Amino acid sequence: MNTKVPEFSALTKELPRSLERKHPNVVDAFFRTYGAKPDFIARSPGRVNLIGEHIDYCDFSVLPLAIDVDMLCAVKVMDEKNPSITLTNADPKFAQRKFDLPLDGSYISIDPSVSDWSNYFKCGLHVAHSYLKEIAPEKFNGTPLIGAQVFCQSDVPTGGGLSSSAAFICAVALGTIRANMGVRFHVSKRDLTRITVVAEHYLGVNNGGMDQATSVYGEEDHALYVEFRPQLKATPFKFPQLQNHEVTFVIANTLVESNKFETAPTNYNLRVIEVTIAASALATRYGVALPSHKENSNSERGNLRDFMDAYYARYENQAKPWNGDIETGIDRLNKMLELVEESLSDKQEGFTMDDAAEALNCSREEFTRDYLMIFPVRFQVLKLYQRAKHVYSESLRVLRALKLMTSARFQTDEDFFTQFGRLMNESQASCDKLYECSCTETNQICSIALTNGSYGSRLTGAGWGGCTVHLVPGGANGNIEQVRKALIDKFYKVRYPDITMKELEDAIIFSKPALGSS
Ligand code: NG1
Ligand code: MG
Repeated sequence: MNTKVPEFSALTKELPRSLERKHPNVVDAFFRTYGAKPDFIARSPGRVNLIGEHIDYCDFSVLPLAIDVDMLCAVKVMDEKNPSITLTNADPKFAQRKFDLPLDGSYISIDPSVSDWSNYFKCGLHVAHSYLKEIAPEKFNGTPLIGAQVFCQSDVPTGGGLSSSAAFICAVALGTIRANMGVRFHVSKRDLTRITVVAEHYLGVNNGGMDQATSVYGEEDHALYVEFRPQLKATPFKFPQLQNHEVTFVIANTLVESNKFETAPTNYNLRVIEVTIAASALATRYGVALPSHKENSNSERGNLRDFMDAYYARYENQAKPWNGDIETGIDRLNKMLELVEESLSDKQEGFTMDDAAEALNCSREEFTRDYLMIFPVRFQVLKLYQRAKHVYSESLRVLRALKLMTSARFQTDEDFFTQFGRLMNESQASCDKLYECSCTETNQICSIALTNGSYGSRLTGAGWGGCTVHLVPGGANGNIEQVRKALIDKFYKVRYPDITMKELEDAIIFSKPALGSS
């Protein structure tokens, strides 16, 4: 790809498209709430992931884009005595909150056992605070953060797989840095991503870095290729130019809310643990050692990418770790799929705790201590074969998709749509059957879209409900209207007979790639 990588650039100061429209509104609402004007607005967008689901926490690359639904935080900085934060949300379902900032400069406490919207604010505040202590210890050790009145307004659906939480946290972290360092200071995109990636860990969600990277690095009219190794890198690229159609992605919300915070022990966190255990089982079987990640990774234990590198170092003439090159990646991932078949496929019904301890060559006690105490999880069996197969095959699909996206020419438009669509459909099948993170409504929406003009349909984000994404030819000869109508008539009006026009409008999102945090 020959596009520029905005690695160390400062955050933009131009007004993004979405702010032109929404900004007067937020300023008015702020004024009505606090009787004054805000000093600034910190904004960060949601994202849709085109392909590459549940692989970011294994350090495999993904293909998302930022969209123009976003979180806006209008902020007025308060005077320095009695520092406190007042938080108001445009959505009345989230009640006003007020809390004091510790006078001795210590961190705000976060209670992950209560589910409250202000917890996300506190996570963003906390990671920004620790960044401030890192860059200006003399100013921030022993002194409280500055107080503020904040008005939050978001049109990212919550629990919808479009990263409402990352949009919120990134906006808050950016706003906190701005409030405490002033307008002249610029935080790099890389730093803002680095600090926000770990923020939700304080709420017990063991997430990877895709959402924050996309929310921060988004670029108008570009999708992103996000890599996590050897270090975080988000390369923007444009969709291919076709002859008679535009490449368009339609987002449709199942309206099944997936509260990650509540379901993590049996869903999200359990998957993270299963693939970590799968990596250890493979390492034990092939006699290689995995590195541990003390810093901030999702788990200290080595992941499936570590296993791939360790295997190549040991068996293929001490081959170097994979550097991201597409062809090498395709080869190595195919090899990994063979190893998964060879070593894990005879326990497709799943591994009990004893089976897993045996596969790792450790005692039940060691197993519990090393894998089950990091984040709370609940399970009957661990489906190591299915989960590992999903991760390696999905990572392979991302590389194939990237190749298509960056190819110069297609014989016909149809060629692009069928090939890219097939990858998305295979991804959906793998999420559904192997990773078990789809649901009935998601499968229904996908099949309706596919029979009405979509070429590829899949869940996006964590799944278990939330949003779906569809590859639909756009432009004058396109299928967008047809897909939209079919989803309304055959899904929304059937599944939710009382749905209002407004709810329907919000459920189907057409968005161009949007600008990241600003
Ligand atoms: P959602 O639930 O859509 O924000 C989550 C994770 C991502 C990634 C995807 C699955 C968080 C904040 N984000 O996305 O890191 O693992 O699921 O690909 O938990
Ligand atoms: Mg989230």
